Amino acid sequence: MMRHWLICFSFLTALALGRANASTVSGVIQLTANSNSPREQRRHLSDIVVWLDALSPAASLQAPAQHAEMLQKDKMFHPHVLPILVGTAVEFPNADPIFHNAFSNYDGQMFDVALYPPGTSRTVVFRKAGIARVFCNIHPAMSAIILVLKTPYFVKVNADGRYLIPNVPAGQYELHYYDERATGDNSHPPQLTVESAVMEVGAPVLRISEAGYVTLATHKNKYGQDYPPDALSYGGNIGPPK
Ligand SMILES: [Cu+2]
Repeated sequence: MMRHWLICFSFLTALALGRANASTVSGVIQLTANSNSPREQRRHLSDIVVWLDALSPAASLQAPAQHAEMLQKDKMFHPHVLPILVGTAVEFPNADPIFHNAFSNYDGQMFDVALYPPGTSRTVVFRKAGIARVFCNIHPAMSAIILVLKTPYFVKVNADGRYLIPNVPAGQYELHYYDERATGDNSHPPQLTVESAVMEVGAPVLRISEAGYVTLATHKNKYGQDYPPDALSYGGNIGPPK
């Protein structure tokens, strides 16, 4: 009887975890050397992304085209960090009663959706892997990060530091992370092996130091100029400078 239940449980777990021939990689992130409050730590943890880069070609899967969304509301981008697979179309809906102008002229992919009104949206397809820092040409305090990855095996970490990467096929992988505030050495990612028919694989604990992190200095607008002095408090529909 006990064995019967175990088999049933395993089968249901396999269904819950996705494809029967794929595994779930589970792990935990620990932030070290930071002096944040518990609430700030939870927020920082949930902005961290982990992903698996396949070392063996057999483990690579052709993932279908994906869509993602970066909402503009209350003069903020939501989410602050958005991981996507390369080739993904990202929508930028404007849910504020004011104009916005998302753009990126940082490293990674450059784009400029131009000024657009409340209640409308623009779409950008991200075809280049890398980090796109996103700003608004009207509101200097708005910032976000789009992390464009070559692998579909990525997740954002939970506020408690734990994560699950589902549907990972058997193979050899490198475990990577992105933390905007990380200051430690990230150049030697740990490796892990996913065996076929193993339902859950535990990844090594990732300890990330945020010691010495300083907030990004002020940035220029999309014309490479300083924002006007009143831009911080500005909430109206301003056009591009003449
Ligand atoms: Cu804006």
